[in-house]
Amino acid sequence: ERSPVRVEVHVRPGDARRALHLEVLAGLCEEGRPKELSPKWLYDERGSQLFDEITRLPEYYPTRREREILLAHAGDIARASGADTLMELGSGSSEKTRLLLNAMRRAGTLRRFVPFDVSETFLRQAAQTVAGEYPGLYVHAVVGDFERHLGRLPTGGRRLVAFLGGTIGNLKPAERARFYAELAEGLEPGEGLLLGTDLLKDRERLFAAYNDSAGVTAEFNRNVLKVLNRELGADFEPETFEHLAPFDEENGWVEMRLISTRAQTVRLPVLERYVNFAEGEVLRTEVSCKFRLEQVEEELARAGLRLVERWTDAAGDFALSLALK
Ligand code: AVJ
Repeated sequence: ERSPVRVEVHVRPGDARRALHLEVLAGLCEEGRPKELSPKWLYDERGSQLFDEITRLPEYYPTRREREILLAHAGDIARASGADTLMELGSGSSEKTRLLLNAMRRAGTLRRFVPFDVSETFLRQAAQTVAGEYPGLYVHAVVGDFERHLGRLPTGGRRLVAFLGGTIGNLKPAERARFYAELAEGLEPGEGLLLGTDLLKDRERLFAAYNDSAGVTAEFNRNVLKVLNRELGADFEPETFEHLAPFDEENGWVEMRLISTRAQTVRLPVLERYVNFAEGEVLRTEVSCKFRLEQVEEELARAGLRLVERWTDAAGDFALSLALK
């Protein structure tokens, strides 16, 4: 029999547009301030497609490494967590999700799956697909933003929150601390977090992973300007911006930049504003933090999440940490 699917929505369609307007006003329109946009605007339909392509690039190792860890240790994760509920932040129908669900099913504990994502269309589809593949699984999808709606995660059972892919690296240290604290606050003792983190490694490999030779990451980065053109009626010419993603040693993160190749003024009719770029001026579109293992453990501990076990791939490129409250 087909599994029941429930969808709970905390984000209305207009919310994203309003958030984008506010962010562009603060991040682009304030003269004399370094320009910045949050990475979430990179993922429209085209952007998600491009990211998918990135995960298959020879230089982009994180996705493959995390999959390697899950292939080897999903059973250990199911056992060590003892969870009956898998809550996945972002994604929700990926191969990685299935590896975890299968392991929980084999362990005999699997009861409920809670995919959590900002995109309602994507989430509904993912929820239906998973429900069709796991008879008897209760699927409760939640449409929300993990920086705002963590408090709305459904309760009950013994829950494991999976935050994979290294997406935690998109949060800066203070944002990360807030995220961990909010998540921990909502958990009961014995419940926890499965966290995927990319690890520090030599800068040549980091550079190659974010500045690939096929130019897919550059295309992914410039696509955000097309998003602004569509959503704000802006007239960005994406070809006049260069992609560069250097590793910032001091902050321990790779940052994606769009660099204006000339002095130019861009119109933002929907906001009734103009944005000026000097030649060489930088717009930062993403930070992607790279971690030391002890750092991950310390940050989790500070939020009251105790590291139970962690696994790395054979090359030591990526880690999965299991921490319980
Ligand atoms: C999906 C956030 C984990 O930071 O590596 C890939 C996004 N940016 N290439 C990452 C990304 C440029 C990716 N995350």
